[in-house]
Amino acid sequence: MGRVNGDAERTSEVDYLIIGAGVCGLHQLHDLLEIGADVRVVDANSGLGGTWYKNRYPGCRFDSESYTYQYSFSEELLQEWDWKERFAAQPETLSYLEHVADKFDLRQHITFDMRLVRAEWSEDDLRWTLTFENGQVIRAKFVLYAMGLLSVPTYPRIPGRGTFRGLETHTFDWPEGYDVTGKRVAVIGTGASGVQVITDIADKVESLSVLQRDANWCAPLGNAPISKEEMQELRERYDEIFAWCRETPAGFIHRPHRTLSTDVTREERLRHWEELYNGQGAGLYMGNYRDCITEPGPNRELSEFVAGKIRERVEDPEVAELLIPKDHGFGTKRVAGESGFYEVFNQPNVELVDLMAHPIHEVTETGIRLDLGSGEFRDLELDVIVYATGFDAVTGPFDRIEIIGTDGVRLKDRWKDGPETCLGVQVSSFPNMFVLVGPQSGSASANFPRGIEDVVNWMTQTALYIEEHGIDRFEGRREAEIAWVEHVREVNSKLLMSQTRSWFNGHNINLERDEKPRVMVYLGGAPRYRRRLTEELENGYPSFLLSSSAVSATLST
Ligand code: NA7
Repeated sequence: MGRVNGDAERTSEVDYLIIGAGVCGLHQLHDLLEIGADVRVVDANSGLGGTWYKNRYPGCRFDSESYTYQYSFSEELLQEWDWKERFAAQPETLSYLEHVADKFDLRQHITFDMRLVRAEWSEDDLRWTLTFENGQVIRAKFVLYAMGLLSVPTYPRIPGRGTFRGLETHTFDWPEGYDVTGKRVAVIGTGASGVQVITDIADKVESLSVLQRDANWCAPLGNAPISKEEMQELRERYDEIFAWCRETPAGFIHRPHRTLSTDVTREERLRHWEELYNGQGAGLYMGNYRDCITEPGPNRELSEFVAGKIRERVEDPEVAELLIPKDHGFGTKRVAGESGFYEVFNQPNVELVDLMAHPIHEVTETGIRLDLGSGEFRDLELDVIVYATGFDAVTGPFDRIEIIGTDGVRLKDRWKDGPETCLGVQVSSFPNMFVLVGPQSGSASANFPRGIEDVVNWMTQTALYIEEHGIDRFEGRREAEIAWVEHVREVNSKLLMSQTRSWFNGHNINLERDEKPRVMVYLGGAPRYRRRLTEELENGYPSFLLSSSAVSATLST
């Protein structure tokens, strides 16, 4: 960038502008620099790392194996980085990303504190004009969105929120270094973030009230330090590990069994589940018999097995029952990896509050007032309220920006009833706008760096094509978009996951609890998604309309 436009001092120009300096944006920046593109990254935060920059709540860590959640593009990087734990905590991941940025000299291409508020396409000069909260304006030929799937936190709409005199924070907005030792704390929400923060702080706080709406399934994470010898052994196997992960549906080290649960005896199933439960990571969820997440019968049996484990681990039978999900089966929503979560409820300073029975009436100056029914209330006196209430997922980051395409069409309006994308990478009527992380993309449902590398590789190849052919207009075809949405809907419908209420189906702040699910993520698996993107490269982009005014011809019609 750096070329200052004569008519406005605060306006600059660039060919490729990436929005977001997280795991995806950094990878894309690295690869576009490698091909010599004129590229710049902007980020609303004051530092790089995206999710790993923002989520600083106690206990925040991967629940994918650390060594699978790293870039594979540089052998040197792979050889020099040591992971300390099987499932790295947030500070370690952030320092990894900072190391990557330093090693490849990426920082000079990133501008921080740049919150995008408006992006408008101009058909006259085939450019996007992007306006930032701080008044800066950037004009770009191509805009690449890498804003993360979970970067807009949702605070519940509870009367009185904001009036509390103590600390009221979302897990995503946790104040750097804030210590809860000796405090009276309430955590609202028991998804993956809630489970981590609850487990981490339970033995430090004076009292902990866990406010749960629906219970969520959890399985042991099996975290442990990685020894020097183990690290060396992993390093020697990286090629094999990445090749394996690339062929698993979700890009994890865990791969579903070819066998159906009904092909083996009950004794064998139980023995296998016991092994998975005592193993590492998401094995029980992703490395199980394949019918466990597609067929209600096998799913029920697996759920009963995990429910048995909860009953064994939680001393109070009533509390155990509350912690066993009743509205969905195991693995039909994102399963949280836990490290002693259930034992927390055996501590005398911890209580589980069932919000279904006693909803929050209001937040008060001194805590939370629960509605006990029949005009009765109970006041929780608190120092800290933690909202572990999730995110306006996948489309939330786009909804916050006024994105205007051809003929004044607004992205917000186009996606009003749910997102529609062309292969998860573009939207018709929004030329030259690429979505690297967003709805209906393989990047959204696979172990993150594994999922995004498919999109980043495709984007880099596409940028090379654009440069070689002088393409100045690149737009997803409407008919390809309709076909893709239909395909995603059909593929997703084969999984029980498509029927549960979770952020995977758009059940976030925008949807009332009984509204129809949206087609947010692509659950067809990373290998299938990669093949589909490769087909486009090999066949000259049949799903897109490409044109070059330089040669005055439509290259692909
Ligand atoms: P999740 O998985 O969306 O979990 C949010 C939790 O907050 C969940 O337990 C919700 O209960 C609860 N919630 C949401 N709104 C409310 C209100 N209004 N009242 C009470 N409880 C509420 O978000 P996480 O941050 O835990 O995890 C997101 C992803 O981060 C995760 O999938 C990993 O990929 C990492 P509900 O189940 O909806 O009844």
